[in-house]
Amino acid sequence: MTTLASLIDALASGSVRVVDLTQPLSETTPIIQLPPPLANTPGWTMHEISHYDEPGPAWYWNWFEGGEHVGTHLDAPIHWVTGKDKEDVSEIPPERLVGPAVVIDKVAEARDNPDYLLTTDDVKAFEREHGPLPEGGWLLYRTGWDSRAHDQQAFLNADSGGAHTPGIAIDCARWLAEETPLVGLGVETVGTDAGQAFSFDPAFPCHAFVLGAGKYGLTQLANLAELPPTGSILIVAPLKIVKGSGSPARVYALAPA
Ligand code: 23J
Ligand code: MN
Repeated sequence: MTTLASLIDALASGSVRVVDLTQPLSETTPIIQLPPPLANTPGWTMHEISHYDEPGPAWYWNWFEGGEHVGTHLDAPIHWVTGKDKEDVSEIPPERLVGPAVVIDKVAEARDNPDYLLTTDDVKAFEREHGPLPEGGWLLYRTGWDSRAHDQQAFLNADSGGAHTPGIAIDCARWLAEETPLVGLGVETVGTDAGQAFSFDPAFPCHAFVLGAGKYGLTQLANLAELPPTGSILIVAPLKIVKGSGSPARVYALAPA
């Protein structure tokens, strides 16, 4: 039996499940709020073309507008100045968008401290327990933030000092980018960087190092709780926007039942 024939059987029998890691995309999807003088992205807006009515008697369709970085989305290397000569979203080889996923769970830490920063030691401890980070793989950082995704205010958790959402420590971002075999990093929050990362040095270190290394970011993931720490396969499907810096994406995992 071929590998794909086995997979077809496993999907049919339910021993491999398809887990949807995508948040719904709507006009209430939360969007990042950068402090002035930085510009912000517009959110998602739908416009009806026809709805089984005079403009289209037998059909319903819409057009939409919105930023590339809205909802569950992929950051391409060209999004950041450190990756300015690297791939736009249309140029990413599809092989890089399908690969092994590992899930590191810091829900308890993020509950105690919304500014929690994942450390290199955290990831090295994960590797001691679960084995090395996989070649061509994705590190998915679970914080429990997905439960807030229906509410912009709870999701951004901002006060006068800006957003308070968990992220990655500066050294850890550099290490993940430059010294591990990963191709990407996925998070549940509005961006791959912490809410306070505008004030870090460098600012937005996760974007700077990960995209600068030609790797990818993935944000606003859902349902990471359904995945084991290792052993699932991530499938990321951004729109092939020519010159795009990123794109809303449908993201799935194939996971053991
Ligand atoms: C631009 C500037 C800072 C950030 C971001 C975009 C994102 O989070 C993003 O969606 O790439 S932090
Ligand atoms: Mn982005």
